[in-house]
Amino acid sequence: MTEIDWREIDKQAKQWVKQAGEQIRNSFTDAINVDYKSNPDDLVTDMDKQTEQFFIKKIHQKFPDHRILGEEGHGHDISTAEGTVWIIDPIDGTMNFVHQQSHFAISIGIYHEGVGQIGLIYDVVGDELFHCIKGEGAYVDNRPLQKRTPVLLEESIIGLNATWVTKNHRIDPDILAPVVRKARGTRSYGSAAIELAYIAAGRLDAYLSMRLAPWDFAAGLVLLEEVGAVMTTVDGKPVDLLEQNSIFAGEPELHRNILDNYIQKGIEKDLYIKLNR
Ligand code: 2AM
Ligand code: CA
Repeated sequence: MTEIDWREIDKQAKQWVKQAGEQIRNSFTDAINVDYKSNPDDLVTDMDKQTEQFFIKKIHQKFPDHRILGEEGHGHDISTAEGTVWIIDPIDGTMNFVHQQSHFAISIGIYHEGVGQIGLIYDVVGDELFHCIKGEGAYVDNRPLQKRTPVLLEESIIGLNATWVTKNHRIDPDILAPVVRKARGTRSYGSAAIELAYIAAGRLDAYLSMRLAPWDFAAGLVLLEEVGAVMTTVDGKPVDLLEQNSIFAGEPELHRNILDNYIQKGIEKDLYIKLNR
């Protein structure tokens, strides 16, 4: 079998991401056509669909044997990670796109036989591209990102949606409330991809969500591996690339500390936690 030229694929993917980003920015002058998916908070716009179609067309033309899993419907029947698979969220943070016209990202993870090879997260309005090729380190706009070093909870900033520390049906608020109290600060950006990219860049130290889909975390997972950060489910198990997962990512020592001393202790005290995985 011939070697796959990941540099060439990376070059193409970056070019398409920048092009798609420009199209999205140009769309701001048009009225946004919003639909609801599973519920009134689950938004989708014409731009989500158009951007996914843009990538599908480009990838099919240039790399006809690659497979694509996209949030807006492409490849949802994919059940194995065989071959080369592009996992795409055309707009991660659609609510931000609709309400704020900022703080949303194009997220693309490219995997081969289930192993992450390329991670791209493009903050479209901030015009910041977080990128990596497996084994070559992670970058923001070609500037290298540092490997993560240990962080104390007391000195950490944690990405977290307020939902998970109020009454909800997935996690007892008493599990994470002490973590929130002890951390130096919390932030909620509303785009999982951006929050994961920020861990890679050292701007956040951990991020937790009780429910994410593959396109929300696929690119982030590749970036995090390049800086020595980790991603598991909220109970510390490996994530399943093709399924919905709870996601807990972070600098490894902080991640271990929160997992052992807060999440596991909470579970032992019979506080409720309902995990997709
Ligand atoms: P989206 O904007 O692409 O839908 C918001 O906290 C983050 O969670 C965003 O990255 C958002 O991605 C994601 N998200 C929102 N609703 C979701 C759902 N029902 N399942 C999985 N991920 C979701
Ligand atoms: Ca999306």
